[in-house]
Amino acid sequence: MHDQEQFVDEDTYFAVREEQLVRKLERSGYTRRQILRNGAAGALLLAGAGRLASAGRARAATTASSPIVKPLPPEWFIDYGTNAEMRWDAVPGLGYFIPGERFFVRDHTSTPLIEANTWTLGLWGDGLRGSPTQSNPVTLNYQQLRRLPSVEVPAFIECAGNGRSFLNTQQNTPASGTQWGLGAIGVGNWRGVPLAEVLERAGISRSAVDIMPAGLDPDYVDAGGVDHGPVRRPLPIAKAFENTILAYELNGQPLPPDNGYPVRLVVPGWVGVANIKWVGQIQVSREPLYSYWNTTGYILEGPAYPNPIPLSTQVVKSAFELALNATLPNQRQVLTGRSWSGLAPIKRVDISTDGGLSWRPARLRWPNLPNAWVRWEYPWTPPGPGSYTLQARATDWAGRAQPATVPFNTLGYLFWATVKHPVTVAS
Ligand SMILES: Nc1nc2c(c(=O)[nH]1)N[C@H]1C(S)=C(S)[C@@H](COP(=O)(O)O)O[C@H]1N2
Ligand SMILES: [Mo]
Repeated sequence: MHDQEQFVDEDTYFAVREEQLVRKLERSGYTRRQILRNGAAGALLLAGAGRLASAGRARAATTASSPIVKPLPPEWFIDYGTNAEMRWDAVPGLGYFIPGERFFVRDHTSTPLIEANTWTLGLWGDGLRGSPTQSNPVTLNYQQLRRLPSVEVPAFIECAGNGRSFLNTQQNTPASGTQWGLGAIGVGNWRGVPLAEVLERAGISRSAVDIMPAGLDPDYVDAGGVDHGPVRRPLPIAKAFENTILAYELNGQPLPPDNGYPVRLVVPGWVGVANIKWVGQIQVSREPLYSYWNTTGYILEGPAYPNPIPLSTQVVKSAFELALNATLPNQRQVLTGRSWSGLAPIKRVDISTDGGLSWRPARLRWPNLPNAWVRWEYPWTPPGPGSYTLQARATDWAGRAQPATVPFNTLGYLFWATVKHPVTVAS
């Protein structure tokens, strides 16, 4: 039987979220009519509540000897140097949240080692009242951040390139970049301060449209030797105010160094690169902002995309908690996996064990949170020894179902077709 009782009802979820947003805007002096006329997302510019105390400048960080600081045991990770992929076959037995030591890592350069007590965030730009400059920004230090009201946000961080290798192995159209399987994702329980709170205190102007958070990691220099500066990517004010946080904890612990210690952005539902780690500065602007990471990188481009599209929300994906080419026993067993979407919670997951000829629903487990994943189970008795192709196909409450193939894009992002997962059943 298809277990439906644990689903988050999409309409209820979005109605509640919109109501929260409207109340917040009302507190900032907007009338309900104004807000609903403009649409909640169109009217998110809040008047500021005064400057934060000045506390020095963000300090440049020292760098560790290897790009990733934490140990990467081969049974947990595939090590690509500056990136480390979580092995899905190491996931059974883990809970809903992936522990910090097991979380995937994606560094454009290398993990900087930053001390919380030297960390400051500088906010600057003409989108703040008084237009503070980059060299004389409004600042906030770690103690000040920790004293602000905080929230817990369960959310995945997933690289836009997650699944890229399947463009090659399933569609014969390889794209350059890290050849991730499906393990460039983790779900964490993040704690931090709503970015809206900090932007309001910094004196955001009603004409601000974009923010640009920048990391304190070393500048990114491309293969041709061009220095693109610190990793940074613009975010529209609407998303910044919706549910973005300045996170300082993962699963109740300070952030691990590789995942942004002391402070990172968490931008629920968006591509990994939006979640700027080791954030040191935030530009606030009245004009749309651009960086390498929304013009050259992290865009959909290629024959199917005559006009390149900068990436924002993640798509729908599924993974079995199994290695590719795993050997399974010839007996009844429970296949497990997880599915996720950046737009809405997962509505259903269907499984095929015969290469896509027939599909049957998996049983979804509690919890099933938006911007995170749902775990599922599927009892399977193989017909006998031999080779099989397993597939999991998720559908989210926004009505998106994983397709059989995806159009190629040059940089290999958002591979969300159902993955053909080969296994061998032993004799
Ligand atoms: N400062 C900074 N932030 C960053 C990056 C980076 O290299 N530097 N990588 C981005 C990318 S591409 C991804 S997918 C996520 C990865 O987050 P994680 O390493 O915590 O898993 O961080 C994003 N934030
Ligand atoms: Mo990424």
